[in-house]
Amino acid sequence: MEKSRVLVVGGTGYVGKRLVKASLAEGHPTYVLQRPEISLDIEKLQSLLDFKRRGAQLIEGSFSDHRSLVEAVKQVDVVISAMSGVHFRTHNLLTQLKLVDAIKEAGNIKRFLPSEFGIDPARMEHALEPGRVTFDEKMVVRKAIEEAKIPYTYVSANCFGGYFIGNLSQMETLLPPKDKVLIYGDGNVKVVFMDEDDVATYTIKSIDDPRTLNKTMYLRPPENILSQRELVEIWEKLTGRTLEKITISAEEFLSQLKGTGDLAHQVGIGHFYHIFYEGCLTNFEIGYNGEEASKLYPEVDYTRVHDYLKRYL
Ligand code: NDP
Ligand code: GO6
Repeated sequence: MEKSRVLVVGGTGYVGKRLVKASLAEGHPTYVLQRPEISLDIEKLQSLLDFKRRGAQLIEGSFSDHRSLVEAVKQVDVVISAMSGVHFRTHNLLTQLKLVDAIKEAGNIKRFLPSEFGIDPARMEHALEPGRVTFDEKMVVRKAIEEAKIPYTYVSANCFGGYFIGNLSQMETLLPPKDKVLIYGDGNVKVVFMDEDDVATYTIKSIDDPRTLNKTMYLRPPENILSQRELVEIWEKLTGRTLEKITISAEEFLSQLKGTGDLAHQVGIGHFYHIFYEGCLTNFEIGYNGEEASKLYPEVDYTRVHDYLKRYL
């Protein structure tokens, strides 16, 4: 079977970069959208040149030029979007509606993976403001995809290690705490932690798999389903040092929402609340419209939290 041609949109971003690399590694002819808007962003341009050197093809196109998107999409079989979430009040996720329009018009796409890669937005109707905008926007995109009858896969990737493992799930830092660690509630709610490169590997595996067609693929590798206390314990064993645990109740945690603070922080508080108090990543069984990635692809030797944490020693 010929390998599907893959277009990554948002390819220079945090998730996007890894998707490009994983697609190349799996031997897919890989295309990356090159937007003129990146202008003098030298890091983005260097990333794009790096992809080209590794064998990817760059396709010029802009979200403000519908034809360019249609032409880009016509060159491939699969489109993966890794557009950013809510940042600085610009709602980039809805920009994907333009991509949906282009895919619909082109009519050749065998699979579209919109930018999801987190909590399953379909289960977040009750989510708190302002964080809920992420889920609401992802649902608007899903609706457009389904109405256009575009074949899709939604990837629910749970917690990225860079934001949730290395810092022992502490907010506003990406580094492990040295003395004290804030424990959310009883600290026993189960969470799923993922290596970002594994998120990309599983995602690329799913793109031409009939088992994931028009389904949500949840990433729940069993050994990485841990509570915050278990996460902290792994770090304590690695360092040979015990951290002071400070418990924060749900009420106290949510009271931070009243204060001022930037939007990203307020969004983060809501997300952390749903993950660590409510248990939104693990408080349900995967139903008929879902599949679990490590069961589908047992050959992937995913990174365990213990090994991920070693990077921070
Ligand atoms: P980034 O902030 O890294 O941005 C990704 C890309 O979005 C950029 O590289 C850029 O593409 C594109 N983009 C941004 N603004 C615009 C715009 N105005 N017009 C067109 N393109 C734009 O995103 P992330 O990788 O952090 O997020 C991707 C997805 O992953 C989101 O859905 C997010 O919710 C989710 N996520 C999940 C996490 C988890 O723990 N589960 C953690 C972080 C994110 P270009 O390359 O063309 O410049
Ligand atoms: C990651 C973050 C880390 C926010 C998801 C504030 C969407 C998801 C697990 O952008 O708001 O400190 O599911 O102070 O569906 C951000 C968001 C994490 C990173 C959450 C995310 C996770 C988005 C912070 C902080 C480390």
